[in-house]
Amino acid sequence: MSVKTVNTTQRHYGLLFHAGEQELLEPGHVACQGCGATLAMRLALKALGPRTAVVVPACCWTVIDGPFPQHALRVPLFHTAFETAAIAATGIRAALSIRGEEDVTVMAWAGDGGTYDIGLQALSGAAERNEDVLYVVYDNEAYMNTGIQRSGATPVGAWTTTTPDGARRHVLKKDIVGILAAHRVPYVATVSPAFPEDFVRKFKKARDIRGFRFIQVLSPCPPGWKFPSEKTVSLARLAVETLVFPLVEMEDGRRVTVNYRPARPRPVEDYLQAQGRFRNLPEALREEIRRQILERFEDLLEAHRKTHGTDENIPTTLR
Ligand SMILES: Cc1ncc(C[n+]2csc(CCOP(=O)(O)OP(=O)(O)O)c2C)c(N)n1
Ligand code: SF4
Ligand SMILES: [Mg+2]
Repeated sequence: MSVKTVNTTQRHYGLLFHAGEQELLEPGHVACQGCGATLAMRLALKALGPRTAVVVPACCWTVIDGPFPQHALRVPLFHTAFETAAIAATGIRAALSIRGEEDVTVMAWAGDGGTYDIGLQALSGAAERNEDVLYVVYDNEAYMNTGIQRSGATPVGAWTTTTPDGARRHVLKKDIVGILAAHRVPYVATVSPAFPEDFVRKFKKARDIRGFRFIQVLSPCPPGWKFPSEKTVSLARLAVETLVFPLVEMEDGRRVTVNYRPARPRPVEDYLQAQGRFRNLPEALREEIRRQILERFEDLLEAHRKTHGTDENIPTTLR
């Protein structure tokens, strides 16, 4: 397979680090403008390299890759049924092992609906058996491909077509990284496309670990979250700076590392106001969201202290 070489440092103004030379996502994909899940795939493949096989269940990425025979990735992509990403990846890994191709990273790449909800059983089974695959959830917090329905990942207060005013969620979305860490798998992490160095570092680390690895990518979706498509990266950054989406690693289900603690977190209100899906929230619900987010971050700090003996080693800057 020939691989196109692009000098990322030179071509991508503002990107001050070298993400990797190989461009494994072609420009001919059919995602919406500003799709966070597409930027995420681009960075993930830069980190993983050409010896990667991707497994995609029903989701936006089924479409983004292009209608057959078109295909936007320069690595193989296997389309599978909605609930089967983890088990299909497991089967492909087994088949590659029979052929002696141990160096290929098999990556399941699924949406939040396919992960938090319909694919959870297969995911839990693969994690429990410690299958040698990397499972990535690109989390856009709803069933976007079928028109913005609420999933187990939809946050408190968010509008979707199935959670109109008066029917919005009041409790925190499922703690998917906590659920996976409870399986005691070797590696669980969260990443944001607004922090590309951290993103690429974690994908490379996951690539080089054997056993089950799980990464959650927060993937802003302009039509689903209702924000202008040029704001994807700044919104992804805001999610981290407001503590809405903490960047963490959990190893063997016990060792927790918080990768970034903003010196001065931005108000959660800035994140809510930037998106139409949080319009018209009553003040009491806004207050509840603020409380839940701070509480969750405090729990993570506690776990970090338990692992490292201190929280003073958490970086206050990150790229
Ligand atoms: C068993 C089954 N039920 C429903 C569908 C229809 N369907 C296709 S994609 C999709 C939404 C997927 O949501 P998510 O996993 O969050 O990915 P996103 O579309 O947000 O990228 C649904 C409901 C299907 N393909 N198969
Ligand atoms: S609907 Fe959202 S996740 Fe799907 S392609 Fe468009 S921007 Fe990406
Ligand atoms: Mg989704």
